[in-house]
Amino acid sequence: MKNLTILCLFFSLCITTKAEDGHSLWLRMIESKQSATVRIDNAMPSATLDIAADELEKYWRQSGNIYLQLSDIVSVENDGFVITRKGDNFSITAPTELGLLYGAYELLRQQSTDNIIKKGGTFISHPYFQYRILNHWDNLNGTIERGFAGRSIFSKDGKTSINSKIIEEYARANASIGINGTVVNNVNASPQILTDANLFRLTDVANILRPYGIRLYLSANFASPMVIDTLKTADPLNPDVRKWWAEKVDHIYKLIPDFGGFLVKANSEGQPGPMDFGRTHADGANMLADALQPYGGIVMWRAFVYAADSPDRANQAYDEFMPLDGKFRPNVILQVKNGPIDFQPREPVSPLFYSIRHTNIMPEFQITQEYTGENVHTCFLATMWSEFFNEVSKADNALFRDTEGTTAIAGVANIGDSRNWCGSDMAQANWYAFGRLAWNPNSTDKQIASEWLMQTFSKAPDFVEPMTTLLCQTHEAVVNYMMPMGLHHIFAGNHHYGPEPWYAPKGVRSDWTPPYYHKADSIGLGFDRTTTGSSNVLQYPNSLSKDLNDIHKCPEKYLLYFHHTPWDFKMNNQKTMWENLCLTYDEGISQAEGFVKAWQSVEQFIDHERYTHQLTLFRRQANDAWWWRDACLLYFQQFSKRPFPTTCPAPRHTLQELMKFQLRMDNYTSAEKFKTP
Ligand code: BDP
Repeated sequence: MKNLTILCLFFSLCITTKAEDGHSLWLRMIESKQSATVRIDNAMPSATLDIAADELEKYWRQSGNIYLQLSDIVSVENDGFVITRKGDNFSITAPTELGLLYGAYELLRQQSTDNIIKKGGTFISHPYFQYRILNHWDNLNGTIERGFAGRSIFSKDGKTSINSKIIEEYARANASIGINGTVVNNVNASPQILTDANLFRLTDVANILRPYGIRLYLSANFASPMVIDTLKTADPLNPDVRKWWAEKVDHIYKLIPDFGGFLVKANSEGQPGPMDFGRTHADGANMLADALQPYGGIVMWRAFVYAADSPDRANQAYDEFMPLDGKFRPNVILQVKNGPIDFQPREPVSPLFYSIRHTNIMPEFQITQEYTGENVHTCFLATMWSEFFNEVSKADNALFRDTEGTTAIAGVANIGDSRNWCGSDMAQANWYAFGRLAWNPNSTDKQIASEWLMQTFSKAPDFVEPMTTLLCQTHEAVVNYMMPMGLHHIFAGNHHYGPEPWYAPKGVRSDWTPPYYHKADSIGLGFDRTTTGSSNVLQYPNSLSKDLNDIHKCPEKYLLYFHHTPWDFKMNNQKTMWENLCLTYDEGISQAEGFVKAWQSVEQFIDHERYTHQLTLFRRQANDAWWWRDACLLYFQQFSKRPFPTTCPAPRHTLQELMKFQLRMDNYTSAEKFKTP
């Protein structure tokens, strides 16, 4: 008897403390004891349907049968599906095999979130965006630009073979959230990606992705014909150059028949482009589009362009691309970052989304947290992306207008070869959220957070409710302690983790230094983008620009983005701008400190490994919040010459100390020691 008790205790301990390394992502499904009966009607055998059936057979734990039916149902577009339930039986109907696979994952998600459709019910779903694409900034040598989760899963040294098991797990995870494309190399593209050695290797990758409905795309370097071949020019109007690309594309399609197309960063941050040859972005994009068109491929042409030392970087993409609207081929999509500057914690929407009328346009989000705390800070980006969709839908715009055009969305991936894929468990939520919002941009951050938490950690309401609240606060908290009220780009000079509002060494181009953006002086703080300043407001539709131009009407979250605001300017809450700035930084700190406490209160629901790892990260996030607040407020105080409001706690550091030591993600221990006693 005693032995039995010990044995039981041992087993129960094993269950509660089962090691969790985060590798299963949101797919921690429990296998069914007896496999479900799945019948496939109306379809030829296919690898995609096999996956759908296998998943259901393995993980569907309810009684009854599931029928998968291929059928041309009018109510469903793209790769959508309909699930119906009669008694205990379910049928998934879709016009495409991929639709059936998506339907299978939906049913399993409903099971994992205790939300299975009721008897007699019908569930119809189809993706909003046709192309839902991850952009990997992976280099051929295996490093990842702005990656915080280890090394590339696609490239090692450009030669070694890939890990097929990992690629398949990656494909499955993506298919489960509806992602249907992946660009596997960095936008700062090595021309070598188009050599046979790499194309052959990537053919193996594409073969693994295909049954999961994921097409492979490549970032192309515009100068490729000159670098990997002997052409003297890459001029897009030169017949030899056009022929070179046409032949290259033809060759790629022989290897990868469902190749998706090219992503191009041209004439941006030193990358080659058509303007090097006196041609326009449209000439360059169209040349590639013509090569891809016979095979159904697309070109995603990035609008992230800005020249050195221009008076306002925010104006440039619009100035360069608006005159070209309507000049692009139908299989070109302009890929535009959500904000006009660069993936900042908060920016207004890029005006191109309101103004481009005759060209396909797609948003680019950054899932990897380059500017929101890397793999240390929890910043649930669904909140920010929903804010983008809400703002865009306020005015007549290209994304939510009924057009004949193509709809697409891209997210810069946060995936690497670290065991938990994303470098932290919480960062997985952003990969998940990107997929779910690309499928349905009307989903709320709350819905996405709670379903992700249920699948990734625990379904206990006492866990899900407080953690949903926590996740949905994280973005605002990060904005508050890093760059509130419209501040932007005040990051450290050579990385984007910690603050350096003072960074402005001689010889560095001014638009790569924070003072260019915050413009602190004795009068006030913020960039004047009104009609008395850079006139950036005029790039917005009239309905928006009038308010943005008026300091009393501009939304306060964008105040310092659009206005050089006097320190004593009265905010809506009657505080001065300076007081409000101080209080907002402090609010960010209290929020971050609150995350530590909230996490501690749900310890019982989480495995020890993920609990302790995340606790360390939340503690560090709270400490970093102090660092940000002290650095920014003490630095700005030199200009405001005003005291902190009396309710503000004393700084933990002095400005001199903060300026001597750079807060980076990899030097926490020394940063910890570096505190004013
Ligand atoms: C910036 C990144 C840089 C990228 C660039 C881009 O710092 O590494 O190459 O964006 O999007 O945010 O091209």
